[in-house]
Amino acid sequence: MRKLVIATKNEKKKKELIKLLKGLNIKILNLSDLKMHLPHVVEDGRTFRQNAVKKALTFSRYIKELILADDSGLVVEALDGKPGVRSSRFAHTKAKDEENNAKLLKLMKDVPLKKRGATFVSVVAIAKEGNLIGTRRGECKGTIGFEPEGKNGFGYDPLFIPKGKSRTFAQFSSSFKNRISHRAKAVKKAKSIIKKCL
Ligand code: ITT
Repeated sequence: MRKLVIATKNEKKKKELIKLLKGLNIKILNLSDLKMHLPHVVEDGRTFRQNAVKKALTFSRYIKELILADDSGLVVEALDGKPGVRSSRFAHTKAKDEENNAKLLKLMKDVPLKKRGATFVSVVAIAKEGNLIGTRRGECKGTIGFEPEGKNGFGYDPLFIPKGKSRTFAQFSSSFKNRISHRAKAVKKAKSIIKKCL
């Protein structure tokens, strides 16, 4: 059976990707399954695509299987697109999710509901043996709440209220998030690339 390696060090992102990739006739591995010494990838791209491609290509030079990397984040209108590609490092380099959320809420404390629009973005890149096979992008629109709500998911989920809903992603089940999320949309499109490689 062909194999696909999910190239993320974020355990919660990894779990989502495993669920989203179900249905492909392929064995899914994570970086931690490989027990290899792998490089740290500096995410210095200006776009999600640049970072996703950099992660996928870097790992594909060390691992012979098909590689899938995701670069994602939250784009907040009132903050001119921040935290964007710096979403995981918004408060500081090794920030915990709670610290990033606290910084976001502080910056938005005077922003009224009407102006709290935000978009989650995910770009998935697929690579093999140093060659980029393709990238796919998914977006999910919503608003930023006034305080953290809910315990599910990760990152900014306790603050993100998907469009048309009144609860945050962290208050919904993972199966709901996995139907409408930015990552779900990107992975759904990426599946056709993966199938062509099998
Ligand atoms: P890898 O690079 O190893 O995959 P990472 O967590 O550093 O792990 P990113 O550079 O793509 O991944 O940063 C993604 C950050 O964006 C993540 O840490 C969250 O802060 C935020 N984010 C992305 N998708 C999210 C989601 O579905 N729910 C909540 N926050 C999300």
